[in-house]
Amino acid sequence: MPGAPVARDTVEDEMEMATVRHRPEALELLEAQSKFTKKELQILYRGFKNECPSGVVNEDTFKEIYSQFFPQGDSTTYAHFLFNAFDTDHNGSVSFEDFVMGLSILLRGTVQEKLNWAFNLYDINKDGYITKEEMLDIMKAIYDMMGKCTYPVLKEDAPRQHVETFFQKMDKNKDGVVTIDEFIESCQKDENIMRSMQLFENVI
Ligand SMILES: [Ca+2]
Ligand SMILES: [Ca+2]
Ligand SMILES: [Ca+2]
Repeated sequence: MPGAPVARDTVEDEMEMATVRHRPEALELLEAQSKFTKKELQILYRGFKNECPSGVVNEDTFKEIYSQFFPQGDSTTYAHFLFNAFDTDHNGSVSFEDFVMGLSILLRGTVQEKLNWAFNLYDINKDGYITKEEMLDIMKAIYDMMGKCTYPVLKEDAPRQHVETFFQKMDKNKDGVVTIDEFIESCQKDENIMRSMQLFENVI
């Protein structure tokens, strides 16, 4: 209702939403594709615009936001990996759509969807396989981010031990790489892995 004195903010937000990718149907499309309601999308968009007035997040902004959440550790590397997982079209920036679709999976997705997303995060070079090195890189990044204050008794080679255990369980056919099927099967079977996955959800 143009000119109506009520809910002016909402009207303005909707107009802003309409400029997402310069398509008037952007909001409806996101509402259909994600698991958020129109109202929730408006709230998310307001927060997103607030943090990133340009409408897209680049890697540096992402790292900055992360360092605020994890001031006790070094979150740079983990933020880099996460950024790449959110930037699904790999164009070097996370748009509002990228952000919403990622959040939708992480917050409201099925176990299968979350595991797919996690696999994509661990598969650093996105070739469809997780190697031991990739898993170690992610694990180290998580340990770095948590910082020494969180786990004072953490041993130096804890990430490597963690990875050895995980990898042996996951690489069922022992060919040195973990496929998406191996990943999903072992995550669903193993309570320890699932628990770690939840720990990992908390740091996203
Ligand atoms: Ca992107
Ligand atoms: Ca890979
Ligand atoms: Ca394998």
